[in-house]
Amino acid sequence: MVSASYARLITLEEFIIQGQNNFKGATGELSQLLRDIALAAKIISNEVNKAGITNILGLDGSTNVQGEMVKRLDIFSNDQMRHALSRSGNVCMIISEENDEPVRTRSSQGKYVVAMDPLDGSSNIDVNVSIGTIFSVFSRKTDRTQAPDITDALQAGTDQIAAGFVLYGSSTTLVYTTGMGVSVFTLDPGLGEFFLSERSVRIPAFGPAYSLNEGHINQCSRAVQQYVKQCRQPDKISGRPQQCRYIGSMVSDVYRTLLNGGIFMYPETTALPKGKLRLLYECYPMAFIVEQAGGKAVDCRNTRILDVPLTQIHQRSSIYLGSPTNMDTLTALF
Ligand code: P6P
Repeated sequence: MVSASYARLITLEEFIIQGQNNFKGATGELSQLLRDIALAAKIISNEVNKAGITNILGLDGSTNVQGEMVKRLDIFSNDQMRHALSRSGNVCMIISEENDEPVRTRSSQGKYVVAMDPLDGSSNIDVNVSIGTIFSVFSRKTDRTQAPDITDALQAGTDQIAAGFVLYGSSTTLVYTTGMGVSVFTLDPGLGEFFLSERSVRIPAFGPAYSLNEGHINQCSRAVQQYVKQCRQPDKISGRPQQCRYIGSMVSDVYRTLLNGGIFMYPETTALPKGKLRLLYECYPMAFIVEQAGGKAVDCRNTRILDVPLTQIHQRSSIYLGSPTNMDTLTALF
């Protein structure tokens, strides 16, 4: 007998079915893809939450395409996501931060292409800071009778049909959109079930926090330096300056910005003139989600992130995203 409190909750499965029923012509393939991602999220969450007591911590000595030392949880997460995405036969190609080239699955006729950062923020693993999985879903461009190719990988941000992230924090949270608003689910680890915790998330029009790595501030543009200087000034009404909040894990910084409002920035710097974050599997999905919640996301040219052309799968981009009021104040300085 499910207790009364659970009886009122909506599971991810129920929500997916509702979404599918509301979408004429839905074949259930995207629904199955979302289920597969949720399964991988549960498996990764279980491993992340016990990483402190297993031998999975530490370096395995390999490096990824970014040239960063890779921690074993990164590899584990990449494997779990690839296994999960290959289960349904709906995914023909996977692009991952952990793989130099796009990976064709065994399902060459699959309808979808998934781009992902399987474990973003992994440099925070050993200090128990929240980390996450970020994913983006596209429909393939090539005909299903032929093998997928690079044109299926190099698509526009506006071509995304779904995007989301999983935050492995004090609770495991799944946030995703299929273009019909942003929904948030929280995992009950005891039941192994994601329950709907918020539907149709709306980012506040304004938020009192700015988020960037201020250690880089002297390498940032004059506009960013001026914006941060303005944030530090006492507000005319509240008499207080804005808060600086920076966790150094994109999924955490974006999730806080989504719920509380404010602005997250990873600007271009003299050391990283194209920015640090990856356009395809970090900036595109986060921009899709923030826009679906009523926010804005642009690059250093004030170009909408979703309109920034993708020419290489691991292409970097600057990114500024958040509440409309905060974003308008910043972009007026560009
Ligand atoms: P920095 C984590 O390594 C990451 O890829 C993002 O999750 C995060 O926003 C950014 O890099 C942090 O970079 O240079 O501030 O350590």
